[in-house]
Amino acid sequence: MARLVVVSNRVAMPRDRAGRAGGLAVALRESLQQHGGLWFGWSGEINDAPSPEPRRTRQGRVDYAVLDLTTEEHKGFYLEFSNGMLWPLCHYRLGLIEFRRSAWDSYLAVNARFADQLATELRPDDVIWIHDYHFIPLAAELRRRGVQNRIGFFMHIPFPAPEVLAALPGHERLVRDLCAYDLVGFQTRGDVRALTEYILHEAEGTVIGNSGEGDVRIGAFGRELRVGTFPIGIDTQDFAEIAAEGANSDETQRLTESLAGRALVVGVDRLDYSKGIPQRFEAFQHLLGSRPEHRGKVTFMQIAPISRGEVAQYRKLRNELDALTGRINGKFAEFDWVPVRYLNKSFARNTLAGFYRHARVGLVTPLRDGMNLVAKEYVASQDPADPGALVLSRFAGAARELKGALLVNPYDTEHIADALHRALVMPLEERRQRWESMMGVLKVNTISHWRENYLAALQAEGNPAGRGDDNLAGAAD
Ligand code: GDG
Repeated sequence: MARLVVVSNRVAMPRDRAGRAGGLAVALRESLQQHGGLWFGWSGEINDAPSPEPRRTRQGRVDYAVLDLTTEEHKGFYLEFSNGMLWPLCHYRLGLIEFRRSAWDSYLAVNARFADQLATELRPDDVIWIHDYHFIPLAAELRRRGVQNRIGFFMHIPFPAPEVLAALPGHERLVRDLCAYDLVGFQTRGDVRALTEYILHEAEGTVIGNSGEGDVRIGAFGRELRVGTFPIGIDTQDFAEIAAEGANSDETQRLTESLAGRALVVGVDRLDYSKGIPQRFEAFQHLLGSRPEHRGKVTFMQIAPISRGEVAQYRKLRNELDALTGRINGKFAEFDWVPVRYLNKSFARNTLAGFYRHARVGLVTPLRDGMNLVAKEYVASQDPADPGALVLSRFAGAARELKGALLVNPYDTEHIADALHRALVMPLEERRQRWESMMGVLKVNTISHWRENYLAALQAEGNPAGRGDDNLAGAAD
């Protein structure tokens, strides 16, 4: 049976408990455990005299091999290029990019160094699954080292339209390297369309086949590859269960008591400018300003753990939100009610699930998001007898599936305020209908479904004769 090799920037090491690791890490670990596998990536550590060889750990049938980054690599590859250029580019924030040739060089060099090490770990039958924007060039680097294995890539964040991508010096090389994969998976059909357009109009490539359902076969740079839509999901059943338990936890009880019967609106995001948090705060302010009946009756709680604090744009966002919170609370608070509770801390998954369940409204308004799992977690956490309503940005990948949400334009704060009002006064029957339609989708498109679909598609690609019927996807059942 083929061995699975997963590559991601951060590796969820065995010591990371499931509660901390999150749904994706748990799902990938399960696959590796079932097939026997290798998880390869950055250790999360910075070391200026790194060993050229990866550090290894083994647990059960899974090998973990991780490399440190030097200070220079961490700055160039991780902070400046991956998170300072690719992240804003893919989220359509061209104004936030400061291109530096040295960072691009560092990005390519780290990919080459990781390929050097990974190539020596590989067996001829391994199926390799590489995750996210940090490692776009990795397959091309492996191919340069003679690796012929099936290699798949999954992009967790949006793939930008060709006009946007072309703003990145080096975009031609990036797309050429992307075409070294056998399967490129995206969250939505829009992402597939964006890459296809680029291939047709910027790279003189061709579309060899098109299912019309977000699945195309393209020819470019002398290779053929499949580009498909694989919307990521959550462990819906598990989330529903921990939310039901979490509803009785000490934390949820304390939250409930502190609200004294007021409706709760909840937002949960890494503190990231792609998530539209300032616009969301403005929208809540607008709601209180334009509809006084909600004053003193609704509390908005935004949980926003600090993320990428070393990147200047993230520090700026933090200052902006500190000021906005102060302004809204200063303007509307009463001696017995504070409208905005803003928390820069993270919570255990089950606590979060309990909070979701208690919230009358889930407010998820990213300006652009590959998928957005918080929207799905909010829905899965609801009490079927009395579910809350979801207000969701039309620019989140999740909006393609969660049609029962109130979809909003996240730039239009008055529109969000109207949707918030509608959600807060929505009759039970309508909430139930909307929730059932969304839950129906989430029960089918789970994280296991996503993983199995992707691996089955990768397995079917570039399968040279004589390799045998080593069905990875089936083994994951
Ligand atoms: C990228 C893409 C795509 C947040 N705060 C706490 C906490 N979280 C968890 C949430 C959720 C996860 O973090 C965030 O996932 P999202 O999907 O919302 O967003 P990104 O981090 O930007 O993820 C995104 C995703 O990759 C997967 O492909 O959907 O579009 O940008 O699971 O629950 N978890 C805990 N405490 C917190 O305080 N335990």
